[in-house]
Amino acid sequence: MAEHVRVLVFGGTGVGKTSVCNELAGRSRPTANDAQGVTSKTHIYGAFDYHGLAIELIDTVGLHEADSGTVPAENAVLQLAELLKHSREGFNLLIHVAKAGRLTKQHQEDYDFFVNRMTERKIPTLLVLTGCENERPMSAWVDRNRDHYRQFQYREMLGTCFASGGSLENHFASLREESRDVVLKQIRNTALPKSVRLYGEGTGITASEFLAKLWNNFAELAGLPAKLRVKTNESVYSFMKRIGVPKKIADLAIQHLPDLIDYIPLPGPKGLIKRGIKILLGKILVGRDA
Ligand SMILES: Nc1nc2c(ncn2[C@@H]2O[C@H](COP(=O)(O)OP(=O)(O)OP(=O)(O)O)[C@@H](O)[C@H]2O)c(=O)[nH]1
Ligand SMILES: [Mg+2]
Repeated sequence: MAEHVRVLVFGGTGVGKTSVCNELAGRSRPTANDAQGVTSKTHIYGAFDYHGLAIELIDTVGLHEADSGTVPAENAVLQLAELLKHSREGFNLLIHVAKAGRLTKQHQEDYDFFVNRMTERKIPTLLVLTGCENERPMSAWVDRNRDHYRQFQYREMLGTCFASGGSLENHFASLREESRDVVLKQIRNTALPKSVRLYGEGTGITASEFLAKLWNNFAELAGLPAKLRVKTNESVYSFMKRIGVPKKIADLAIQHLPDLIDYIPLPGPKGLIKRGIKILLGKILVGRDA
């Protein structure tokens, strides 16, 4: 059995991803309505223990948030670079968070991006449906609507409530506790014993190739024009400059991901300087917060 699992949490904007992560990990990072900075909000929740299993959660930014920014391409490139950085060690499980309700196009696109394209169905996926506080039991919604989700390969669909605050807080607190239990049990049951790595040593795909693939998939889903796709043999760095990402932002994206340093066209003795910078940046940037 696995001792340590990494779980990638994804889903639309405001569906409760951070609420789920907070409750599972017993932390209290800000939920909806907090201001968004230039950098992505992807966040790693340092491992917490569940009956001897160390669980690490990676809370992502909604795919669709990328196109709502003032400078879409820049934000999207940065967010994908950030996602890539957090994918370095691979994942044992994916959690798709959605609100119980009408099945949206966005839901299908998120699934397609993360499950089919980014991880190529190599990693099991759980669907956590929030907003089931008025169901008795909370799983009733899932029981009634299971058929609509046939097209997806979810290992399990879970009806939950992760709401907090307001005059119903006492009521919510007990539903959250119940939901936490249900989700953690399923994480233990379905997470792969060994994490699946998506790029880097042993996978046959470099960080740069992986970012190019992610970007092209994203561009396709977002309906971006063909000129915004990475071309064969084009480095990620020159691609970013070609599509008009300012140098400052391109450098920032590269810094997010020391693996991509090789693609900065540096003068000087071949390799040496690049390697030096890569090691330095690696030391500075690979740290994580709890
Ligand atoms: N009614 C209800 N509200 C919920 C539930 N789970 C979360 N919420 C509320 O939904 C709002 C958004 O929750 P977040 O956790 O910030 O959602 P998110 O997916 O992280 O949002 P972004 O990071 O902005 O994409 C908050 O006000 C939560 O309290 C739930 O099960 N039921
Ligand atoms: Mg969030």
